[in-house]
Parts: sequence; C-alpha cells; structure tokens
Amino acid sequence: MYAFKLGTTMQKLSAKLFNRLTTGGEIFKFPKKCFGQPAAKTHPHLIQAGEVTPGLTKTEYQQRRYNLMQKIIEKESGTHLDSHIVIIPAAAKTYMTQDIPYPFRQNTEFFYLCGFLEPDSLLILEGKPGSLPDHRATLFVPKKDPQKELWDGPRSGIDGAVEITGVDSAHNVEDLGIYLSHYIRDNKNFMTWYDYSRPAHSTYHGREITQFLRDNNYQYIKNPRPLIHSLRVIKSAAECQLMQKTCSIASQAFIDVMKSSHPGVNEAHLYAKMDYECRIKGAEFLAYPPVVAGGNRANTIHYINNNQIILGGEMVLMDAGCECHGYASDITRTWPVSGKFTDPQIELYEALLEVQEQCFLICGQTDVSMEDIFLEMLALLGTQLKRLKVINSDVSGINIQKKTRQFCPHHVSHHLGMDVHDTDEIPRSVKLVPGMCLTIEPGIYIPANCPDVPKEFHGIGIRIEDDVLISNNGPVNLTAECPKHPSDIECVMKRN
Ligand SMILES: [Mn+2]
Repeated sequence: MYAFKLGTTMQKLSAKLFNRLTTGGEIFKFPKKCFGQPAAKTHPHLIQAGEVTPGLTKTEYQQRRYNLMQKIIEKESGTHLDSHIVIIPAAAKTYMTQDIPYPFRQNTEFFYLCGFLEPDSLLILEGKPGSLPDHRATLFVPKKDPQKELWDGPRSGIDGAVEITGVDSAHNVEDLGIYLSHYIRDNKNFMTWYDYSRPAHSTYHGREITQFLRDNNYQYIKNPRPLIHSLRVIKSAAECQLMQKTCSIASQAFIDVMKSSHPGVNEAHLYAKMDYECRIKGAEFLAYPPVVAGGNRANTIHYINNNQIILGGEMVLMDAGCECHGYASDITRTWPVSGKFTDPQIELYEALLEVQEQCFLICGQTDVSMEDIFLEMLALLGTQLKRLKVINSDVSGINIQKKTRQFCPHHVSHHLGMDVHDTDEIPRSVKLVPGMCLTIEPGIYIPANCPDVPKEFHGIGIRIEDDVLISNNGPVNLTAECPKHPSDIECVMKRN
C-alpha cells in the first residue's frame, strides 16, 4: 500500500507543491478536460462519443429516468398530488483503516439512473402530473477541490457532471440542503420517493434528507425501489450485450482456471487466477468473493476462506463471476483437479447436469416462473437421487421433495444484472418474459459424514450454474463458452 500518512517534512513538502499548484505553478496540473470517471475524451479505448459508461448512451440513461417518472406518475394518477420528487443518493466513500479507502462500488440504483460514478453524490428527479416528458434531473456532486484532487485524482465538478451524464443541471453537494428547502417552499402536496428503509448514504440521510422529510411533516413518502426494480429486471438491447460480455469474460477466465488446476494446488491460487484473468480480459473486478472449495469443503455453500490444498482425486467447486461496466456474471463449475472424473464423481455429476439442462429448457416454456423451475428441479433431482440410492427407495410422495431439499438446500435461480442477486423486489413467482436474466444453478451436496448414503458419494459437493437471458427466440445460455460436460472439461484440462 502506498504511503498516505505524511510525516512532518512530507507535509511541508506537500504544502509547497500545493501552493505551486494553486498559484498557477506548472506541476501536477491536470489537463483541461479531466473527469472523475472515464469519458470519451480521456478514455477512448473504453468509451465512445455519446456514451456515459461503456455501451450505454446518454439517451439510454435519459430513457431510464423518463421510464421511472412515467411509472411514478401513472401509479399516482388518481391521488391529486401536485408533484413528485425522487431522491437517490450515491454510495459513500468508505475506509478500511485510517486514510485507506475500500475499492469504491457505486450504489446500483444511482448508477442505473445516471451513470455518474463519483462517491458522495446524489440525484434528484422532479416531475409533475401531465408534464411528461418534461421531468427534471439534477445531480449534486463533490465540489472541485484542488487539494483533494491532488491526492485522489480529478473530480468532474458541476460542469463535468452535466457534460458526462446529460442531466439537466448539477450543483455542489454542499447546496443540497438549500435546494431541498427551496423545493418545500415552492411545492405543496408532493410525494417524496426515497428509500428510507435502506439509506444508501448515511450522512446525507441523517442530515439533509431527514431535515427535508421533517420539514414536510413526514407526509407522503414512498420507496422507489420496487418501481426501479420493475424497470431494471427487463434488460434493454444494450444491456443484453453487456450481460453477454461479462458472462463471456468470466467463462473464458474459468477455462484458464481449469487449465491451471492440478493435484496439490492451493484454493488461493485458483482464486487469484480467476481475479487476474477477469481483469486482464476487461472486467473491473470480481462481482463477489468467490467460492473456491476443494473436496468436502464444497458442502459449505458459502465457503470463502479459499486457503486449503486440493488433493488429487478431489473435485473443486468454484462459484465466481465478474463485474464488467456495471454488469455481473455468476458462474459455478465443479471439476476434478486431476483432470479426470472418478466413477462416483461422474455418476453424481451427470445426474446433476441432466437436471440443470432440463431446467434450462423449462425457461423456454411460456408462463413459467423461477418458483416453477425450482419445484420442477426438486422433482427431477429427487428422481435422480433415488436412482442413485442417495435417497432410499421407500421414500415417496412429498417426502421425496423434503429429502431432496436436504441435498440441495438453496434455490435454483435468482435474477442477474447490475447486482449479482439482482432486483430482489421482484418475487420469484413472477413469470419470465423476454429481457430477463437469471441463473440456473442446481446442486448436490453430500457431506463427508452422511449415513444412509452410499459411501462412495461421501464428501462430494457439486453445483453447475449458468446465466440465462430470456429472448424472444427462447432462452440464451450466456455462459455457454464455459465447459460443463465432463468430456469438455476433461478435454480443456488435458495438458499438451
Ligand atoms: Mn448464483
């Protein structure tokens, strides 16, 4: 880690540099057009003209804001409210220890609605019934500050924020309180849309926003999350391309990790290899701490210690994905570190693969929900487990489902998008429609100590997870490049 805490001498030196900077000295002067995030002018390898973030144009972000205001005004059409104000804070900069920030990840709803990537910002949308599409989008951003920028890099400032995102106007975030008090002065009988149950920014929540809600006597407050999620759950054409990209990067990275695994390999090595390959291929970071679990550790579903040696004859279960330009992938594969499945391993593996492929096909049926796929998965897996004598032949009826859940205690699916567990406001009972992305991830977990189950299966944990886009032409497997058939896995792992 770089030296951040300065000694006295360094502080003096730094003040000297700072004076030269602010008095027009030549050192550390940023080029005229520098922003707090990649832009077409500064990062032409990432951003094309007209885009706010890679692959997403100003028009697309504008459309998202319009769609939200339209939903809000439609929803409240009978309520005689005069206006609506939507308050969406950015995430705060947080620190792991004195002066050392955590890697920053933007608040998803804020990112979705404007694409501005600086911490400690805030978006306000204002609309009046009957006025669409004339709603107003205002960003509040960290003030330009040469001394802070000397350390942390350039900030976009109010002009840069408007130029990058195409919002109607921007202010320094210090002016948020005044802006909100003017809003109360000028508007009566309005609805505030703000996620008070999970405040995205605790400082603004505790200060300006609470003051605003109090000044309005806590009247008419609603959470915008369900409406935003109802938009986010359907991916646009541009988003589908970004989903394919993040899924392809992770799929290719999986192949490299498989190739680098061997008896005696440390789980930490495979973790590092996945991280490295995803970044090399263009992802910003891993979408979540991956599970890299050798042997019986695969039966701990959220195993993330990733610090053991994987022995010859064992399989490794890796659940990992990356975040690329704001979109997450989520893949699980299980493979033998030696490159060759044993007989009991392949028996269980092929049974699970059969179930996983059936679940994928169900996504192509009309009028089907993730809940329907889950019930179908339990039935299919129950049949397979009975055939393999993992479940006794005398278990029948509803007890098969109960017993099956013991060997697969998690759901088979969740939405996928900007968040790994995307749009959690959308219940799993909602029918799948084109534009949705979801995972299909059945598993079989047989702990090392498991009486009644044939001994050869003890200590085996397997999950197979693909990412699926529901398209007008049926389900598309976005992670098809990542091998999952035993022969394909063995082929990838063969050394030349
Ligand atoms: Mn998943």
